[in-house]
Amino acid sequence: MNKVYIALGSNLANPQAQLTAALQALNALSDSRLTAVSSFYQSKPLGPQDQSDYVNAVACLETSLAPLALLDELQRIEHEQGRVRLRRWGERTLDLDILLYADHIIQSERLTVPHYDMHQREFVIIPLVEIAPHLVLPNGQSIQTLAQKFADHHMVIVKHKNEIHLEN
Ligand code: A4P
Ligand code: MG
Repeated sequence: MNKVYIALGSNLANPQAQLTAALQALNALSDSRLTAVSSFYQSKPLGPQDQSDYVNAVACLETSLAPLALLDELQRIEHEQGRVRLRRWGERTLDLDILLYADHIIQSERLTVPHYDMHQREFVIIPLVEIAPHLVLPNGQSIQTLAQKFADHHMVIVKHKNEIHLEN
């Protein structure tokens, strides 16, 4: 089994419900189980400002799916939840990004892992440190060091992780 961290984001069509549905779908994947889910954080949009606030979270999935097989599943879940790609950094019902896949470094046409911009995004790093406080990235950087940069973030928790219950 490989430990994989997945970022979830939504700013359309009831974002909290989108994240909850996506977590159910992740939990139902074959050869996989969700082992941790962060709180849901409301954040200001990165990119165009004429769009609604986002709700973001990070989940840990233990899976034996290979990276591209997992990406296929994530894209299927995005499509099933009505994902349409309108513009770069623009609004979406659901975005599922692979942040880390064990300690693999992947640079292929379809997949860049670790995620190319995760270090810069408070809505990724803060939920990640919540569920994986001892994590070290493949480049040797600790998540604690990365999180210090966002110590004064202004995101609001809209759902605490203790309130997130998944059906089997
Ligand atoms: N791809 C490559 N690497 C990966 C990976 N590690 N995980 C490829 C997932 N996919 C990966 O994806 C485009 C292609 O990236 C895929 O076909 C896959 O082969 P996409 O989901 O259509 O594109 P994207 O993720 O929407 O890219 P884009 O438009 O650059 O958006 P970002 O960078 O993900 O940003 N503000 C807040 N507060 N919270 C957010 O969550 N999200 C975005 C989207 C903008 N602003 C935001 C948020
Ligand atoms: Mg994406």
